[in-house]
Amino acid sequence: MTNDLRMMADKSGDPEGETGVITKTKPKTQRPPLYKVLLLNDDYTPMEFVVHVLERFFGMSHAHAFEIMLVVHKKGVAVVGVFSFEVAETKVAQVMDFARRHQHPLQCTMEKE
Ligand code: TYC
Repeated sequence: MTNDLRMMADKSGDPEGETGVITKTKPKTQRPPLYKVLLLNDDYTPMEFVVHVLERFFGMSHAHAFEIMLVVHKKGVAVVGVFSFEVAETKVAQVMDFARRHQHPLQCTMEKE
């Protein structure tokens, strides 16, 4: 009897507000942006120096470093690694400093992927 009276007073038939729209809350995982490190060709830096740079700063085997050096030599540019912003920035700075100290015009840059 008590319940019947409450149903009549509340036209919704849901006096406790127990029903409602289901909203999905999809958790958004944030991945950090990645940066490509690029090596540029030039006419003066010795091939052996570039191979050494790729071994030293990018952990490549001699054979892989030689392959990538030839890609840069023939095509003008190649991606030599993909890293977080901080790591990419450090690699670029290390390569540029090493080239400068050896008086080679080798250029290394980074760009957002
Ligand atoms: N082009 C250079 C040469 O003939 C070799 C070279 C390769 C220079 C790759 C830079 O990123 C480079 N000596």
